[in-house]
Amino acid sequence: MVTDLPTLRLAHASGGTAQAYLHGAHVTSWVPAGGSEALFLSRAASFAPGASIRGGVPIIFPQFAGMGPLPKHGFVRTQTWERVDDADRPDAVRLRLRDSAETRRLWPHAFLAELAVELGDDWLSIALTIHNTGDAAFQFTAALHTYLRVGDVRRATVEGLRGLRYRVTGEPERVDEEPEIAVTGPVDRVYLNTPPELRVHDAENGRDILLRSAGFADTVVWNPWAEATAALPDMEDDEYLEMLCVEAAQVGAPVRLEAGERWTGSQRMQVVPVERQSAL
Ligand code: TA6
Repeated sequence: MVTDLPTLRLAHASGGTAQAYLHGAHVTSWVPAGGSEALFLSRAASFAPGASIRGGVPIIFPQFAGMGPLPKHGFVRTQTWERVDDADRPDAVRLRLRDSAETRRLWPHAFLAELAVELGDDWLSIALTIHNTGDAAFQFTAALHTYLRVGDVRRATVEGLRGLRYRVTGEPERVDEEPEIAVTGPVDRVYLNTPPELRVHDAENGRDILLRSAGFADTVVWNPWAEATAALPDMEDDEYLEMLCVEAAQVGAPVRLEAGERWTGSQRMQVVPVERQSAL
């Protein structure tokens, strides 16, 4: 993948690695120790100013999807963040973005966004903190739009969402009665008030990915399937089979931050070979 955008590489003593871009504070790769790539990154992804990278973990703020007047999924995923830690730890990085004339033209608020990424042996944790640095309250929706790499999405399931309400754009709210979600066609659901732990079972790769979120109330599950993928210029036609987005999200009830207040939402991912199946 040829790109001029600056990247950061994380390494854990166990052998685990991760990669992130300052562009969007975008984590694009995570290889747990002794394992294989756990994040999907499209072979057709665009790495260009103004574009969001297709795959990895796009940071969605201050607007999820088209839920308001801002560009889809907000604007921080296409801004250049800065590194603010001392680079003294090879397994962690902290990135920051402040409001600027450009962001205030879109959204007239003073904010400081910080992304803390930490790598362990078989886990990766990403925490987004939003600080209202202005003198008036603001509201936002947000997500860590995590693209998980799966061996074959038709053999992958998401466990932990049974009995929960979900929204699909343009349809009445529904309740999921399935013990686990199997992906056999396009899926784009916002599950509301989800439990802090979910399990993605990747039968083809013989592994599970355990997801633990905090601060985010909701979970989005997305796979565009064949037709919508064909319409995406930055994703190859068959790549929908290799990915499943399970996103820690705050969508159902926007966060309101008074002047000076902070909010943090995080997602921790842990890869577990199916033989081990330990808890997080
Ligand atoms: O999180 C799911 C979603 O909102 C889908 O509706 C789909 O459009 C996806 O995000 C990707 O959006 P993007 O703007 O990155 O193409």
